[in-house]
Amino acid sequence: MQKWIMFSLFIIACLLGTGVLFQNIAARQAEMAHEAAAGPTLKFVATNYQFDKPEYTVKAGEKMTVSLQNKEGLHALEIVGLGVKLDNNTKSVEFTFDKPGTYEVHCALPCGPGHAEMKTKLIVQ
Ligand SMILES: [Cu+2]
Repeated sequence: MQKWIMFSLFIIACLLGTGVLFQNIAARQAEMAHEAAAGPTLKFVATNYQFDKPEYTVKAGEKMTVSLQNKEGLHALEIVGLGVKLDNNTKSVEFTFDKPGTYEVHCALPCGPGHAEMKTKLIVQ
């Protein structure tokens, strides 16, 4: 008798687990569809204490969604000279990069021992 209860609980747990998994996948797909619909995006993913790429490249004259994802730690981002600033309150902005050039991008929030070196480059072509 008790075996059956345990077995039933196990099955229920499995079903719940599977349900949560599919829900996550559905949510991620919806997010990806949303990003695709929003046009070109420039996404910075921040961890302690670096951005996910040593340099990012965009085309001049194209309206883009610029976004920051704090994957680890709490960081803010500034594209020097363009006035683009992102943080956990403002995670994305629409921006058109008009002037070709190389811009410094750095963390704009004291985030820890690696803060001063938390830099990357944006190349506008
Ligand atoms: Cu920082």
